[in-house]
Amino acid sequence: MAKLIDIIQRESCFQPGSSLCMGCMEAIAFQNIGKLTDNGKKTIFTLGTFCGEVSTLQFPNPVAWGRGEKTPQDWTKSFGIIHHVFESAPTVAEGARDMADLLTETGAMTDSPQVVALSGDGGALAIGLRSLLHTVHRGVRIVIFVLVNDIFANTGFQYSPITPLGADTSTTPVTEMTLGNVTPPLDYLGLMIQAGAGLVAQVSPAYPKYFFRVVEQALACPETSVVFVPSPCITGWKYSDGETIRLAQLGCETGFFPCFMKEKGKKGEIKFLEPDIAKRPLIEEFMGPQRRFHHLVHKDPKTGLFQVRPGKEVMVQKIRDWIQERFMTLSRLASDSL
Ligand SMILES: Cc1ncc(C[n+]2csc(CCOP(=O)(O)OP(=O)(O)O)c2C)c(N)n1
Ligand code: SF4
Repeated sequence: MAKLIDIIQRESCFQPGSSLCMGCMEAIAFQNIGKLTDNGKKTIFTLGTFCGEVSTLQFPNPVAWGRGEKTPQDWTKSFGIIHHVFESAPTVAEGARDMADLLTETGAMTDSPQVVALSGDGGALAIGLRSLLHTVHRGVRIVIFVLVNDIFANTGFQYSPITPLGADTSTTPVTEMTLGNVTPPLDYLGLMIQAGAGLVAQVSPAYPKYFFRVVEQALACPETSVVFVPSPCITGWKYSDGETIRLAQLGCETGFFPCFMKEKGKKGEIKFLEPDIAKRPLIEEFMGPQRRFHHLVHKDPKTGLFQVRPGKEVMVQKIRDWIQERFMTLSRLASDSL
């Protein structure tokens, strides 16, 4: 693995100038991915339609991907971006991989590029699930990043299959009769392992060392790697400026989205999440600052602490139970050498 200091000092192919919301975790994730892919290989990115595409590539808005005006002298510093329909990032990446392999095998290309797909969770796990499963099942040598903001953000904050229980979204609204989303989220990490991915991980730029280590492993994997990147969404989750990194850490430490990594045929690991529930931060600390959970958790004016609203204990207990069930499932998956 490259030294942390060397990775940090690399130039990223994702530059300032995007129109992502101020405080969007995706900007931080892309900056890091841009540095990690600057590893001596040309990169081909495939991007479906999601915030990470419409806010970084949409002409005539500033295009944030690039290395300035000069053509890189070195082929390995160049990169390509294919923008395609919403649900097809893995399939288009698969095509790019096959074509690059063919050109390399016939001698038409000497330095084989690496292929990286970028998608939102709606694109990957709702409408694009077929594309994702097929590519993983074929074992194509690409890395798929799924930016997890729990919603369809750029079309108006609709529910996605991994929206947490209780979250207020535009299609699971909170009313006098309803308490937000009531559908238990899809077990996307387990699903990718069952589909046969070479490496499955969930990593956050809020833990940069671990993020760098896992993404380097994913880029070196001979089969499909699927890396989920929890991405707090300031606009859709409705929290205040300056909370993005803290919420990413709390999301992991409370078990909403644990950091996890497993390579095929080896035991996996859960990171930064205490096995003992009593030692974890309360889920109220993660939910409280976000208005999408405001109907369930609020700040006690006397103590200043976040607490469950009277009458909402059953729903919040369901959320705790879901988190714990998922932790047990992940622990089982991590202890297997599947
Ligand atoms: C076939 C098709 N269906 C629907 C859309 C509209 N659409 C574009 S992006 C999007 C939601 C994207 O959600 P997600 O993948 O979670 O990314 P996010 O916006 O949250 O970053 C939808 C529904 C589309 N472009 N194409
Ligand atoms: S809506 Fe959310 S995911 Fe989209 S750019 Fe804004 S903060 Fe990022």
